[in-house]
Amino acid sequence: MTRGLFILFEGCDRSGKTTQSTRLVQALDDSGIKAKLLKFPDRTTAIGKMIDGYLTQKSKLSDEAIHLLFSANRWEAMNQMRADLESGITLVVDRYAFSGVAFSAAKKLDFKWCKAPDVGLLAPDRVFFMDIHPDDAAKRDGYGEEIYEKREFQIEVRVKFFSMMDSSWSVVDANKDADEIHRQIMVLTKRAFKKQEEDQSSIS
Ligand code: DGP
Ligand code: NA
Ligand code: NA
Repeated sequence: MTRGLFILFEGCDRSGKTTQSTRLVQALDDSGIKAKLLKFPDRTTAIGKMIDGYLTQKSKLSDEAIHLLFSANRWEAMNQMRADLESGITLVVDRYAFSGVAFSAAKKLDFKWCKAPDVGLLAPDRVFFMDIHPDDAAKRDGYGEEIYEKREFQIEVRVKFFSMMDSSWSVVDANKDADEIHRQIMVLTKRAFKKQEEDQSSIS
């Protein structure tokens, strides 16, 4: 059984991750590839409800405490994610540990401390970074409703994301038209599947 791919979307707030991850799962389904959409934070769990209270500014938590809750919210999904990947399901994930580090490091928490609780989580095969300048994101509907949606802060977050990128990342211009972005993401995704095939045939 070929393992599913773990495809991750990261980016600042209102960069179109949710739209594009949803469209990617739909397109994979349509082409007969089993795919599942996951979103972090998952606000439906007990931990996720605490995170939601913090984000919507109904409750207060220290920077360190909320950081660890976000990480715990990923860890509680890990067994299911591993099982899905092993059964051949491709996971398309809307935010993950890079958001965890970028948002907390942007608050000036120590970078190494921020990374520590996520060490050991499953790693994504490909990361698509939806890049939008915070000034453009701020023009999008509903911006500013949640705690982190502030221009200066998002500029810091974007810098932190860029500092974590490696060759598994692709930067996607999120200012482009949604259809054009989708086409670009399909090209990158097909390339990722092809690479997986090639890697497998070179081992055997
Ligand atoms: P979203 O539902 O994707 O819009 O995310 C909600 C907000 O939480 C958004 O401002 C990004 C932020 N966020 C996502 N993951 C983490 C994390 O692990 N740590 C912190 N501090 N913030 C996060
Ligand atoms: Na948001
Ligand atoms: Na989103």
